[in-house]
Amino acid sequence: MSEHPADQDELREAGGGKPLLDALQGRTSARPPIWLMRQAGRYLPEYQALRKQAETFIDFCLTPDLAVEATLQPVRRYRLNAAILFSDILVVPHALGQWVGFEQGEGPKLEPVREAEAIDALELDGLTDRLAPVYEAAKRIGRTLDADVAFIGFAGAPWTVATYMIEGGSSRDFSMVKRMALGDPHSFGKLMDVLTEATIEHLLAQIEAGADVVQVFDSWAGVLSETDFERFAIEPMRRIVNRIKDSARPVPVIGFPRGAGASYAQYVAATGVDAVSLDTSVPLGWARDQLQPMATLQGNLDPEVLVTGGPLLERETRRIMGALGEGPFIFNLGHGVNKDTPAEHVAHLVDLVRGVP
Ligand code: 1CP
Repeated sequence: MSEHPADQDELREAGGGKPLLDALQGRTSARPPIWLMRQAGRYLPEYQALRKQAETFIDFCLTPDLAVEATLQPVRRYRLNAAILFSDILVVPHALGQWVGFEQGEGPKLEPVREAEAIDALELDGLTDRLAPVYEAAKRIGRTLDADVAFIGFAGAPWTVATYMIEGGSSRDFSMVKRMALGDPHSFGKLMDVLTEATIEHLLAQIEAGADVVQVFDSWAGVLSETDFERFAIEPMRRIVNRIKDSARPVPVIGFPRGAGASYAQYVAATGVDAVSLDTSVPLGWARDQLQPMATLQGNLDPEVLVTGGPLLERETRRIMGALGEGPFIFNLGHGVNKDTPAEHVAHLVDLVRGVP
């Protein structure tokens, strides 16, 4: 890197010397930047050791020392191009006053919010005060990272967070949340408004604390009909993107409407996201022709291919880079790293993407 101040200015304009920001500004490179959704977590032995230092998962997320260390672990081990804040999408319902717990091996459990009174009782005022430890962690991470590593903040999209709040945890059929959305649109609309505002405030606070980019995870967008996808996935996301773009630090926004199928195109066109993260099922030729002219693409290696490793991992990595590498592209998975992933397979993947023989 050059020492000349003039070149430093150019560097800043071109993404500050961070390959991930270059890609988000629409630039292509022979070797795409790489980071992985859920790059921190249980597949790393050092995470398992750290996790023991807090009693509950929410405490873990809200203890800056632990959140900072969990964020840095995968970046240190693999020299990835980005760090993603260690936290969870469910800290937002927790901070709105809903009871949220995580049972070992069973995923999240919440005290379901299903009646108008429960929705009215949610407390938006003071949300960012209650999440202050998250922003404290973000500040420290921003100060610690090497200059070429981008720092990603994140939140769950209102629809996906609403599914956990109404179902009381993970769901198979989403019937409770759909019954409320369709049968009591007034209450559901109120909940979506609260969540959209909470998401905006939470993201803006992370940006103020130093996030270079934010990603919004709509992990359950794929269960919505065409009409409901427009109302509950696109519309809130359009509001979120607009507020970030109108703010003092309008950073790039990555959207992840997992399972949206052909609706990915409308999502990109209508929300104004800078980039879209492709789930594993999206056909790459279609994505290259229909989506890449509008936005930077990210994805979409099957996390199970990373568990398998070997020649399959090499073949699939080459296929994805071949299909999307001509346009602005960020290498990632189609969903989060699986907890059974051998840590050395991640090192192999990073070498493949970087072209290390
Ligand atoms: O230590 C543990 O055992 C807890 C497991 C765990 C971890 C490591 C949970 C519980 N959350 C996390 C961290 C997490 N969650 C991150 C960290 C940053 C990273 O390294 O990427 C992020 C970005 C998330 C986001 C998240 N949480 C999503 C969206 C992404 C996705 O996977 O679709 C969702 C849906 C959640 C809810 C949640 N929290 C935890 C679990 C196991 C789940 C998923 C439950 C389900 O599948 O319904």
